[in-house]
Amino acid sequence: MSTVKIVGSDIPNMPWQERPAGNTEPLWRYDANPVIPRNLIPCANSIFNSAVVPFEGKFAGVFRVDDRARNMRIHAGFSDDALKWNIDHEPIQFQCDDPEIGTFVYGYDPRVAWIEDRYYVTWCNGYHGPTIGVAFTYDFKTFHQLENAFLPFNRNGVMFPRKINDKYVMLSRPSDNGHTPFGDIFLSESPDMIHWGKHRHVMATAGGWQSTKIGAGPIPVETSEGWLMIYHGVLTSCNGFVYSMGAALLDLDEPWKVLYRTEPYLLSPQTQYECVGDVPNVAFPCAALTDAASGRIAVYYGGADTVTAVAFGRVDGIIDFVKDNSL
Ligand code: BMA
Repeated sequence: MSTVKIVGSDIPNMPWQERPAGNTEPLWRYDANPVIPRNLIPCANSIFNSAVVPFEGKFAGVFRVDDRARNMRIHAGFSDDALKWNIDHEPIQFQCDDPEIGTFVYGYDPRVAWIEDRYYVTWCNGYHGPTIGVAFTYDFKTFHQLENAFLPFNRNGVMFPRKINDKYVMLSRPSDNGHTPFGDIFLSESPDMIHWGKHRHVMATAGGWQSTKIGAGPIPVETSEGWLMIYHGVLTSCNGFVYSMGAALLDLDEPWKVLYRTEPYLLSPQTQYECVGDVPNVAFPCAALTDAASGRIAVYYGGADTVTAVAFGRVDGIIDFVKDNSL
């Protein structure tokens, strides 16, 4: 029996499917993927790169919806089982006292973290180029927008689910204004969710699937072995970017210190819904549901910038894989 434990809540009703017979992968795909089709709501061209969390005994989420004018928007949604979703037909209207910050330009790739007493949403927010928008909500109906965390250009802002050394902590990936051909993961801390500093380098690109750029995915999962950070890595092929996912273990108290990280990917685009769509060959993780009691993990990821899919794993299996296949 593995002694690896998730430090967190039990979510006994989270989605789950056992590993198929003969499968030896660290993550296995839900057999009814994709769970969210591209046209679930009338305005949608595509619904992908989205974040889900437990909410009032059921589930809620914030979803990337590119509309049929190809505007990038984020919408709230609710679900009884985290598989069948009711996504609001209208985008989130953020409440913000300062129009300089609150004037919405575009938003994409949301993450959601439960911290202390509320849900914090981060997303790639248009403000003279992409940067990290921050808001909080109690109910997924009213969202209060705070200051952008960083100067442009930045993407993949991902909060840790609790304060570390009495500070809020966020991962991010400084970038450029386009389809960034570089990018490492950094960490910043804040006393108040407004001012972010003490920036630390966490991880650089490496070979193969993670050679062009990397970016944090779901909210890191606290475990007895360290923070489990699932991240995306990009390879530049003759046919463009290929987005796969891998994982690293970060030190619990000094999370900019990488203990292990995978040399091979955990999951790469191989199915039709990952390889064919508006942007082919993309598996882009943005959320994970975890059940501490059983060690089950469900990773939510965008497929081909078009649909939303789920893959399952067990914390001990994933962490063994990270340690046994570390760079
Ligand atoms: C990144 C982001 C993601 C997207 C990916 C692949 O730069 O825009 O939203 O999934 O490219 O197109």
